Amino acid sequence: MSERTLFQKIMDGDIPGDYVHQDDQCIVIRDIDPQAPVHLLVIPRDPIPRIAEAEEEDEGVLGHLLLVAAEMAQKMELEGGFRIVINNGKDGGESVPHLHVHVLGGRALAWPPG
Ligand code: DGP
Repeated sequence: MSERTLFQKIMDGDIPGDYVHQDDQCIVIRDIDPQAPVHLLVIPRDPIPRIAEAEEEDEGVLGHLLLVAAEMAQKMELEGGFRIVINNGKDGGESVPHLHVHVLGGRALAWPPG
């Protein structure tokens, strides 16, 4: 069996997570190192390593992650706007090899990102 990812350990309850939402396909937790007043991580229960490795059969869960991200923005009252980010690979800034969608908001976000 492959080693569990950090996010898998949070889902298994071995590491604490500040949960905002969970359902049969994903969890949503607050990022431990927030880059904005609201910084959430939408994480599929299925440990897809990164978006570049997602497969056709993952289409449903990928759509679900985006819909949940938008729902969470509404729940967090980010009426002024928000940003959804998926980091992929070393140059993309990915540090945890378990797909996750960042939801950032609560301040004006600069563009382009660093
Ligand atoms: P990325 O760099 O895109 O792979 O994002 C990984 C994020 O995970 C990063 O923003 C920090 C966050 N993170 C790392 N360790 C933990 C943890 O133990 N708990 C929580 N809630 N977030 C974590």
